[in-house]
Amino acid sequence: AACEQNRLGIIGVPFAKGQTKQGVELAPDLLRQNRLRQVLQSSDERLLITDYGNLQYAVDESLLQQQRQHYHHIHNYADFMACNLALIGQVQLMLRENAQFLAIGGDHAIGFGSVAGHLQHTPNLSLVWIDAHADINLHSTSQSGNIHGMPVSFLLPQLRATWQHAALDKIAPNCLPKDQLVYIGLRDIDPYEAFILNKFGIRYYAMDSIDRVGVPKIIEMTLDALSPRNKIHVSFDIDALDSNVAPSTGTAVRGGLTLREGISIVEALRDTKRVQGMDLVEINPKLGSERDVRTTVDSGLEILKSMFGYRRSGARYYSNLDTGIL
Ligand code: 5AB
Ligand code: MN
Ligand code: MN
Ligand code: MN
Repeated sequence: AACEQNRLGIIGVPFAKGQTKQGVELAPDLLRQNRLRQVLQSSDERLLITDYGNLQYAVDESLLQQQRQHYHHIHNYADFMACNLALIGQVQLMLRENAQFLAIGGDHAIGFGSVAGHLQHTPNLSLVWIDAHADINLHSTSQSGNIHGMPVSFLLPQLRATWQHAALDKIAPNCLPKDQLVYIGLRDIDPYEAFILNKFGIRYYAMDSIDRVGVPKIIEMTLDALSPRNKIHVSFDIDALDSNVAPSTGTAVRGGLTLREGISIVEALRDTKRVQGMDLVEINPKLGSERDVRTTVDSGLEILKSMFGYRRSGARYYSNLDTGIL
């Protein structure tokens, strides 16, 4: 049979204004320098990878005006919106040309545009948000004013009304139903975030439940919760992993997922064959030692390998395997 190819589009999103630490914008190019493409290609030879480079955006005056009038109490609203508007378009373009896409951050503020763009292409979508944090603050509840702690509030119909001046119904009309969101890995939830999660009955598997029932059960519950007909978006914040395997990140929290747990979760999601989009965010090469950066990048690449083809069991596709040896 002819070798069936699987098109993957990659976009770098070097956005760092969702938080205050410089360096997270360097991650897309750093991953490329660390052989991102070759690593993915050797994980699955059938992948046909298109790298769309790094996303560009321009901030127009109307966004600056929105920022001044309504959102001046949070940081960089206009940049956030401009970048995400561009990303919403870019994701739709990549999904017209590819079966899957990968968005490399940048900070997690890009989770809004990545998922929103995905939802415009595929309205029946489920979201798995793997993170130490819930990223569901509203502009009125955020203590930090950092928008990388707010992207999920732009996606849910119950919360987006709190962004009433953002014209979300125009730029991203399709929302994510709250029962199609599952969080994994949480361990640093702000008080108002906990209130929101509980008020709306949003599913979240924090580290304590992972400790109680283990990763296989968490995966089972996650997949049971998601509609089996939906495509899946996986938004992976590197800080979901324990800081011993992902030290170079802006908001590290100890007591996180081991690399094996992270790989295990990603493999299981991948095995559904329904993952259509992924984000990898929050790697910051300016934080920690050279060795810390190396460790963090390696962990990120392992996660990506597992999502896009590599199997620890060896059960992979090889085009030129000479079975004549035996
Ligand atoms: B990340 C915090 N909840 O809102 C806030 O890294 C942290 O994308 C947000 O998950 C962390 O500032 C955002 C305290
Ligand atoms: Mn995050
Ligand atoms: Mn986080
Ligand atoms: Mn972070």
